[in-house]
Amino acid sequence: IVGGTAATVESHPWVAAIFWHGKSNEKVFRCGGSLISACWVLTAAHCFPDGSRAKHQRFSVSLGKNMRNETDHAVEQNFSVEEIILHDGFNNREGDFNNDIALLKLEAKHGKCAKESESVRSVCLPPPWQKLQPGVSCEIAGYGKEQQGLWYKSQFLREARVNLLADDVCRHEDYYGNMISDNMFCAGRPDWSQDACEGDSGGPLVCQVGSRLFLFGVISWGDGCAKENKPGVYTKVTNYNRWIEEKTGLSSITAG
Ligand code: 4AZ
Repeated sequence: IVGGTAATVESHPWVAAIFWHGKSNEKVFRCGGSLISACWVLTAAHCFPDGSRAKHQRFSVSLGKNMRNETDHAVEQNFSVEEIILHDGFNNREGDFNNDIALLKLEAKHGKCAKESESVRSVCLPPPWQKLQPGVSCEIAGYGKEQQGLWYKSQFLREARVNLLADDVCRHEDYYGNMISDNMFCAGRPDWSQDACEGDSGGPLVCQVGSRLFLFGVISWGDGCAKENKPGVYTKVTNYNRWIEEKTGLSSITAG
């Protein structure tokens, strides 16, 4: 996250940290994610390049994490990954990031996955018909870089606020032109001071409707971070209610 502030996981209790485990036991932070029910995390498909779907044993998910690389056993919950489901329409070879969405099924322990606490709670999926106007302010969170070009990611969870952009603005040739599909939307600050960055992908963009927060976006891609006319690009979660329901059995009415 560029230009945001340090956050506590209690204020983003659905944030998941996805780790990859190497052959020599190293544990490497891979991506963010969002807990959408006790056993399911929604994230980005590009976090799992070439065939790593079959290697779910190499991944784990931590919930309730304030610090990326340190463990607070009192509040954290850690899970093995039982299954990685990438969207069929995500095609890495084309490099266009269309359908950049994936589901991770957490492996239950003693018949349970995530237990609700101050630090761990699922986020609601928006109903498919819910549209938001350009200009609406939403929040993003993650453990990614605080500046493009740094070699290290943030040590702490951070948050920022970004405004939704109209599609015709984001498809302007000064912005991203025809790279923005109907499965994406853009969000940024009018002064380009806050944005998602490398390591935040897979994580949440949540917006308030009425008195509740809903997961409207999955952090997906962008040209650099916090660059003028280059907003963050997000996977449009409302296009995937049917897909999520089909894969998990959750509906947006009952999820959360
Ligand atoms: C990334 O590399 C990434 N500024 C994620 C989000 C953005 C840029 C890069 C948006 O994961």
